[in-house]
Amino acid sequence: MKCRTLNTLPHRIFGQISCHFTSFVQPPAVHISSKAIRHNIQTRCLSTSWPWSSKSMVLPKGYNSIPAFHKKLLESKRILAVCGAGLSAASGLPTFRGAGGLWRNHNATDLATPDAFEDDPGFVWLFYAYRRHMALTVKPNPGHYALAALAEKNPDFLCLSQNVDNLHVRAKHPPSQLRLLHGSLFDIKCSNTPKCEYIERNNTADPFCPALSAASEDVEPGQTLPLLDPKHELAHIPASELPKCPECKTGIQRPGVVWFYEPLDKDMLDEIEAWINEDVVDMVLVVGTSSVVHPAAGYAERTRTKGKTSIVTVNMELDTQSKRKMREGDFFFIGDAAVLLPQLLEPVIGKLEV
Ligand code: BV8
Repeated sequence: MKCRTLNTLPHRIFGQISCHFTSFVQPPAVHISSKAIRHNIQTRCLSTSWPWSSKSMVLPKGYNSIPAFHKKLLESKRILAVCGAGLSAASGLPTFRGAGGLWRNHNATDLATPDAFEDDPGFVWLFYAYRRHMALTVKPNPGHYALAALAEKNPDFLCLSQNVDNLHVRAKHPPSQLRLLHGSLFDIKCSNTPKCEYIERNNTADPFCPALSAASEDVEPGQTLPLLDPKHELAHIPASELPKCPECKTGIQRPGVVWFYEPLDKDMLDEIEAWINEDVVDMVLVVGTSSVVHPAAGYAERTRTKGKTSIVTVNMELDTQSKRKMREGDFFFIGDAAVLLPQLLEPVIGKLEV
């Protein structure tokens, strides 16, 4: 949670704090004004002594020591991984926070919603058809292969991924130890979901249908694909030109991904919960994710058993939020996941030949 100065705290929360304060500390005679409370907390927040102020954020000893990490890895039996777009960056796929955050001046997260599809299914399909084409033209990187090798070596390793690019699968990650939290670009569902449960797995047709062929064009390096140029007018694609659901014959086929405000697969979530609760998780690998999207973002801390679980982050950036969450025994390795993971996991997977 971003450290907010009090005046950004939603008044609802502030109200609660103050009423608590007032209800808790107010002997009949004394009245503590909310202003006083606000002032009091504000000064504490900004003071260096407040536990979460920047100066007090001392990183745990050896937090980036590879030998210390290798020792912990060899002692770790149950390992969970939570992966994000940063893992596929080295394969050439844009992240959400990076350049990929905007698609034709649209926020990728705005396009990844049921409303956007309802408003203009043709446009949203172009967005997904382009990402399908990109994901088909790139290859898994050593980061994907290192995680797949860890799964081969350690049956008590479970990999949760937010990525819909299918690169874990193409890196032959054992399916029983992989959970694609947000679905796949290559699964096709019906827009009448959940009423219509039609689903087609592993559809790699490119273009997905004739109306979307613009998304499957390639241009010479240095050239800009017209599709990506917001100044390039796009012909509207009516819903009638998009394939209908072969089962209910009414819905439009849609990408088999989980959009914002849509629930994740309940059976899968229950299964992950059960795996986490089975026993102490010795290590959580948090790889290439900004840990903003829930429920994925909550798994690392949720899994932590104080003093036993080591949370190990691999990311290009060590931001304040991550610093603040670090505890004794945690690790943080700054760099490219495709380079770091083979090194970090070598004591278990050996030298990765890919
Ligand atoms: C739901 C599929 C409930 C589609 C995606 C609790 C608190 C606050 C909000 C919520 C909450 N619970 C639920 C919400 C709402 C919402 C949410 O989390 N909102 C956020 C924005 C605050 N969550 C949902 O809506 C979820 N559904 O809660 O349903 C419900 C229950 C009942 C009934 C109705 C509803 C659904 C969320 C799933 C959305 N779908 N993807 C598609 O892909 O198009 S999310 C999508 O965005 C990705 O899958 C991923 O999850 C996310 C992007 O995040 P990252 O992968 O982390 O990528 P990012 O670019 O952000 O960061 C990359 C990182 O890598 C950076 O840190 C960078 O430094 C690093 N990096 C870069 N290069 C490298 C690197 N690291 C290493 N090496 C490199 N080379």
